[in-house]
Amino acid sequence: MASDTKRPILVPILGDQLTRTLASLRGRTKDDTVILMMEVWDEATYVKHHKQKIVLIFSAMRHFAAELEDAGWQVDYVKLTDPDNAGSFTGEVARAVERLDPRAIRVVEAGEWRVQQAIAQWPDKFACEVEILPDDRFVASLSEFRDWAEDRVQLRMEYFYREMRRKTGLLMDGDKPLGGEWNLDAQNRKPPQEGLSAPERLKFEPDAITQDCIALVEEQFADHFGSLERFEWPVTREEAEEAADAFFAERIENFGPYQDAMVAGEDDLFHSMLSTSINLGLLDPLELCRRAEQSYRDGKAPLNSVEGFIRQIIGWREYVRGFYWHQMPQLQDANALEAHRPLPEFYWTGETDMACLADCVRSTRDNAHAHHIQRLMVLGNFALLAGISPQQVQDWYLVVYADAYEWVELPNVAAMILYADGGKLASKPYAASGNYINKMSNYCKGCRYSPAKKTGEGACPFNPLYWHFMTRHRDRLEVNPRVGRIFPTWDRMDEDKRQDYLDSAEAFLATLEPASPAWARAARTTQED
Ligand code: FAD
Ligand code: DLZ
Ligand code: SF4
Repeated sequence: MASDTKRPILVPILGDQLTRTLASLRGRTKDDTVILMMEVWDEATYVKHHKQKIVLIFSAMRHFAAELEDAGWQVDYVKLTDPDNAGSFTGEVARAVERLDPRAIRVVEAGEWRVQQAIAQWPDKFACEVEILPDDRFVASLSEFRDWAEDRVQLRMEYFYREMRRKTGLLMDGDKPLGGEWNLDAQNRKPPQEGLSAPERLKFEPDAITQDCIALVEEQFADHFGSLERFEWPVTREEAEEAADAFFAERIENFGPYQDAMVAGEDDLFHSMLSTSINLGLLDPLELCRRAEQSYRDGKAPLNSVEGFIRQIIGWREYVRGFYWHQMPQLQDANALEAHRPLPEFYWTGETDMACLADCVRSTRDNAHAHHIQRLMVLGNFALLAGISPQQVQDWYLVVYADAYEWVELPNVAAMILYADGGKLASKPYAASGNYINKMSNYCKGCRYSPAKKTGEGACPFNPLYWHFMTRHRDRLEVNPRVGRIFPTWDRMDEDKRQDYLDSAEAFLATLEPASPAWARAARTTQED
C-alpha cells in the first residue's frame, strides 16, 4: 500500500453535479485528487428516460470532464460502453477504489433519495474514509427547511418564499418587499392574444461529442420515448450562459404577463428554457435571480416579470426540494385520493382528439420539454380529474422531461398536480374545466370538442370530468375553503343535468385506452400497480 500522502482523494461527481465550485472540489488540489465520472446503466434505465434527456446528461458530463481535464484535473471517466462497466454508481466506485486505492472518498450528497440511499452505504462498504457533503448549490440547506417546516400544520410555498427573499435580499427594500407586495402573480395571467409569438430561444447545434451521444442513444436506447430529430439544448456552462443572456435580452420582459399562456405550436413562449442547465449544475440559480433583479433595476423588465421569475426559483424550486426531502420516502407511494386508473396510451403517442393534450404531448416528445402551465393545467389537470394512478403519472413525468430529477418532479406531480399528499404542499387541487384552457390558450379553436358544450357528444371532456372529480371527492373538498364554495352550484343544478355530467364523464372514461405494455415498461410501475 502507498503511503497515505501519496494515495489520492477520490471525488465522484454525479451527472447533475456539473458545477466547478461543487463542495467536493473546493479546497482540493489537482495533484492529489482523482475525479470519477460514471455513465452507468442503472441511472440510464431505472426508468426509460426520453432519448434527449440521456443525450443531454451524457454530453454535458463528457464536456464537463473535458473542461476539468483542460484545467489540469485528473478525471477518470467511465463510458457506458466500457466492457467492464459495473452498471451502478456503487459498483463503479468499488472499481475505482480497487484501481486507485484512495485515502478518502469525498462526495456531494445525491439529489435523489434512491441514489442517496446507496451513497449512505459507502462508509460501511469501503475501507477508506468517506465524507458525504451537503449540496450547497441551493439557497436553503435541508436542515434550514426542516427547521422551518417543523411545528407548522401547513407548509405553504408563499411563506417559505418570503423567508428566501429576506435571506437573499432579492427584491427587498429594507425588510419590506420592493414595491410593497411579495407576490405579483395576479398580474401574470394574461391570455394570449391572436398571433402571440415570442423571439426564438437560442438553439445549439450538436458538436462532435453530442453527436457521439446521439449515436449511442440511438443504438442503445432505441425503444425509449422521444424524438432525437432536433437536439438543441445547451450542454456546457458557456452555452447555458449564452442561453441565459438571450433570455434576459429578449424574453424576460414578457415572462410575467404570459407565464400562464399557451399557444399551439409555440413551445417556449417567454419561458427561460433554463431548467435543464440549472438542474445539471451548469447555471447558478441565485446568479440568475440577481440578473433578473438587475433587469428590473435597469428598467428592462417590469417588476411582475422579475418577481415571477425569482419566485419560481427561490420560491418553488427551493420549496419543492425541501419538501421532497422532508416527505420522502412516503411521498413516492402517496395516494390520498385513491386514484388507480392506468395511464392512458395517448400520454405516449399524443393520439387523442383533445387538441390541448395532443399538442402538449407533441412538444414533450419533440423537445423533452413542456412549459409549466402545460404540465400543470393540461397534462396534470387531466391526470387529476381522470383519477390516474399517481405512481404511473410520476414515472411518466420522470421519463419524458429533460429537466426531470425525482427531487423536483415528484413534489410537482404527486403533491402539486395530483393532491396525492392530501394537501400538504398545495392548499387545493388544481382542478379546472375546459373554460380555463379555453381562456388561457388557443387550443380549443382547433379542437373537435367545444369548451362551451358541457355534456354529451362534442362536449369538452374536461367539463364533465371536472364535476365527476368534484363529486367523487366531495367529502374531502367541501370543507376546503378554497374550493368548497363550488358545491352549492352543483346542488342547484337539476337532477337530470347532474346525471348528464356524471354519465358523460363515465362514457368518456370508458373510452380511455391504457398504455400498451411496450409503453408501460418505460416506467417502474406497471399497469397493475
Ligand atoms: P421558467 O418558466 O422559465 O421558470 C424559471 C425556472 O423556475 C425554471 O427553470 C425552474 O428552475 C424554476 N421553476 C419553475 N417552476 C418550478 C416548479 N414548480 N418547481 C421547481 N422549479 C420550478 N421542473 C423541473 O426542473 N424538473 C421537473 O421534473 C419538473 N416537473 C414538473 C412536473 C409538473 C407536474 C409541474 C407542474 C412542473 C414541473 N416542473 C419541473 C416545474 C416547471 O414546469 C419547469 O421547471 C419549467 O417548465 C422549466 O422550463 P423553464 O426553464 O422555461 O421555466
Ligand atoms: C439521469 C441520469 C442518467 C440517465 N444517467 C446518468 C449516468 O449515467 N451517470 C450519472 O452520473 N448520472 C446520470 N443521471 C443523473 C443521475 O440520475 C443523478 O445524478 C442522480 O439522480 C442524482 O441523485
Ligand atoms: Fe382541450 Fe377541451 Fe379545449 Fe379541446 S375543447 S382543446 S379538449 S380544453
